[in-house]
Amino acid sequence: MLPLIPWPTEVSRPDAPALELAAVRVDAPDAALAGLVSEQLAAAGVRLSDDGTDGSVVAFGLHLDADAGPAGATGPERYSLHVGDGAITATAAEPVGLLHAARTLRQLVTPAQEVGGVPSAPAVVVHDSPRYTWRGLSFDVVRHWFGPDDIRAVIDLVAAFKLRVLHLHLTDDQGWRIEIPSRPELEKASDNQVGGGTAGFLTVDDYAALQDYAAARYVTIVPEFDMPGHVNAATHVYGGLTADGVATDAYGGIEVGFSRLWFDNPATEPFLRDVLGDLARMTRGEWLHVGGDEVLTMDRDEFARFVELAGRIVREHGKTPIFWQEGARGPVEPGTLLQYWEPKGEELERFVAAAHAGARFIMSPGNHAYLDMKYTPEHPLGLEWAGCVELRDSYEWEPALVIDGLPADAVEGVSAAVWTETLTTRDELFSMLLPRLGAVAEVAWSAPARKDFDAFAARTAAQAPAWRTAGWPFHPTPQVPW
Ligand code: TNX
Repeated sequence: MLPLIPWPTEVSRPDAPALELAAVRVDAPDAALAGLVSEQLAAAGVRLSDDGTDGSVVAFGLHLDADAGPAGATGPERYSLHVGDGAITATAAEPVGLLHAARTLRQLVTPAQEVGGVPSAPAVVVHDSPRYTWRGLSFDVVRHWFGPDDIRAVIDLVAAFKLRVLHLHLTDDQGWRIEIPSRPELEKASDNQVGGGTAGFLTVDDYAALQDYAAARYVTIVPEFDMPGHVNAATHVYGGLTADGVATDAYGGIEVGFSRLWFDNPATEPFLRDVLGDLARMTRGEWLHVGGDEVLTMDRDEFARFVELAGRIVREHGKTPIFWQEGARGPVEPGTLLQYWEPKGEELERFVAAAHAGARFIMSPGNHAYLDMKYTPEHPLGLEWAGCVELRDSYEWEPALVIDGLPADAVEGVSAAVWTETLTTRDELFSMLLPRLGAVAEVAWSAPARKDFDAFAARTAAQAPAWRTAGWPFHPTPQVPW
């Protein structure tokens, strides 16, 4: 058994002995990549060396090569990895594939068993390329505040499973979590969260540094301002956004659907233009998520005008808008991304038409991909509105079949989601993400025909030591033979 998650497109095991890795010399196209590859190996207990002569040093050569990957594969992330014959070689069409290869290698390394022992990797040939390009995690840093250190730890985790997107839910009823230079007053809505306690926000510099950290790992940060509902933090600061002009009270509960903007209020469009304009200027990725979920007190026409305006502002700034699935109630421009999350709502009947109009879908079905759901009814953390989500539930689902009648090529990819109403610490957060994030990552990466839950559970058990080494707590679900 090879402890790989997500499972690669093609794996073969030549009849050759494992390669002992007393020391490894990394030869990569650039220093930044060499640094990250070395970091992966060091985390697996491998000593790095720049000695080119000592015969006990194994060379790990990483090279760009358009022929890399499975035969006939054309995806930009394709890569190949060869371990054996005294050396390790990775090839990839683009640098991201070289990092994928290094992460595959890191999962293959068996650490030294005893003091003075030598780590090793089995002889393998891997040719690999992902099924979907959009492979992500949506992370709520509002309900409970998770700051830059926690976000960096989450980037490390998502990158370990070869995910490419970290979507940050930055605003909601409880707080506003990012500095907006044109609206500095929003900082007043940052020191609040579910149940109280000290909370915070990302400064412009924090946000830039997080994007640097993510980009070095080929992860894109997608920021979300949720509107026109989930806006109590904004109406707490700007009373002028409300119907009666009176600022709302701070909110520390977990109900949804009570707050809203008013399309015809003259303060509304300038607010949207300021916050989305600043966010677009601060964001390097191609996408801005503008929410749209759970607006329970607005008629359809007003909601549709919001969707049109928010989408238009995002496009004026050269970005692509993403809405929660409710965005299908409004006019849908080609290229708009819609994030599916639950099988209800008046927009359901419009999904297929939206796909024909050029919308693309990110699949985050609550009953499979919401990693804030409890594992079992007794689980101390999490919510239950989508049911319990055990490891097998997060593994056994098919993104192309989530929406009846949707053309398979309208599926852009898959995003797990973790909401933090009940999660207060990094350990709690990670215990909800692990091991289920690996399951969703495999749904997003691997061909359906090659998935097998029992094999996945065994590979999950084999990864646990590396999670312990990384300081990543996980839930010891009985579905895994730990
Ligand atoms: C639904 S998913 C929400 C969030 C909650 C989450 C809890 C979505 C678009 N809205 O506001 O935090 O459920 O699981």
